[in-house]
Amino acid sequence: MKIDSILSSLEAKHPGESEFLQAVKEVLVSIEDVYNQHPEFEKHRIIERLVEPDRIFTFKVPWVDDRGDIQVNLGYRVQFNNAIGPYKGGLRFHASVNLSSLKFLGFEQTFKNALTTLPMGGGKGGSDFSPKGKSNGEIMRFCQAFMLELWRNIGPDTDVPAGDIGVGAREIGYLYGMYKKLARENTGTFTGKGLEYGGSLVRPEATGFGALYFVHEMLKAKNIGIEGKTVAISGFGNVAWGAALKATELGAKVVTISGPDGYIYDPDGISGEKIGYMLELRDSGEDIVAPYAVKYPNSTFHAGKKPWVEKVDIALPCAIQNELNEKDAEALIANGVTCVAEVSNMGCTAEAVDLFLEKQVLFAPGKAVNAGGVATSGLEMSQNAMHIQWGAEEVDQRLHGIMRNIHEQCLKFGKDGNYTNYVKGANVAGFMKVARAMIAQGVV
Ligand code: 2IT
Repeated sequence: MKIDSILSSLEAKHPGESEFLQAVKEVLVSIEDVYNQHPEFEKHRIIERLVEPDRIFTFKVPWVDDRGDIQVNLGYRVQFNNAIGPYKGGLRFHASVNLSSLKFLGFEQTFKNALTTLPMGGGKGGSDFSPKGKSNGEIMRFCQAFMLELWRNIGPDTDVPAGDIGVGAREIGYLYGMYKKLARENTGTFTGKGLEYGGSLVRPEATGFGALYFVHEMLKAKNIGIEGKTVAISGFGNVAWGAALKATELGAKVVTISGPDGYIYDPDGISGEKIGYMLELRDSGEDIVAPYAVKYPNSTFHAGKKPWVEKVDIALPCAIQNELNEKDAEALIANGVTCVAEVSNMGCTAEAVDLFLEKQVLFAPGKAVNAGGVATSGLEMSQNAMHIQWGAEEVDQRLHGIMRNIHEQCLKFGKDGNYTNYVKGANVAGFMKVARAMIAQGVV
């Protein structure tokens, strides 16, 4: 495989899509050996076919704000690859959303979903609409306008969206409500739905829980206990919340959370009602964590800074792509970090990842660590298709089993002497499944 020429032709076709190219490069470097050992992959032009999404929908989303002014946002759905199942992946509503970020997310999602063992292809969508500072009414009208365009292109066996940054239970409710009105069917089609109308127990916690199950496996494989370990978490949304809950339950001590305004350091540990308070902060809609230090005066707020300067055993980026850079990685390593796991998608820059691998830090990529979210979405799809609802224990057990299995797949394909390269492990395992499914189904 000629990685450089594939990347340069991709760059020529899609100039400026830096995040997408970053995600593709990481996968190509990881799978190069395996790819070269299997001439059938080259013969079937698997890479060339994998790096282009099946199709992309781009649409205008006009809506009316509370002052009566007309606003115009952009909406997208990237249907990346459906070799192993219907397109599946979240919608992101965030000012930073553009085609590059959604293509990188859809590309990653394809491999992540393959790792879950459930029949789901990869997709992603969203809008540059930011829910920050918007009223409920504005959010509802935006979601309805978004769905007026998207509804024809999705369905329970076609493409099943879910939440991501800026899209939580409230937004899914509004989106699904409008979808149902237009499609005149009630078959699921979204995951992350409310429990009253087809949602799954444990889905809100699943990304964070799954991440901690995975981290626990990483530590166990090295005979390291998790009890008493200090944990730095970034972000304070749904994913950070689930991670803090499970980390605390496993006996670790979460000492940081963060927002766009800076980070909180709490030496007493962010546990119990403080984790619940994260949800209050989130619901305020202001997108800031500073009020935490006012409510819990033993903690400190560090304006404009990221938590990676703190000395911790475990670092869990839970916010957004490229939130942990090479300098941050250096600081964590200098402070003796034991384990770094991306809970956000592509949370670390390529340089940071390279440094962790070079220094043989226990490091795992988002597509393995955070797969519990979409895996539980897959379980929600199963429950909807069967018209039943499983209990929390049943869902949690399945989630736990899936995360253990992903960890095993990473060990199988990523072991390199005494070190496990989880980046390689996850990419090779995910790629092999998608590639074989594509070959079996011919040139489509
Ligand atoms: O990045 C992700 O895996 C998600 N935002 C969840 C996707 C899903 O379909 O549950």
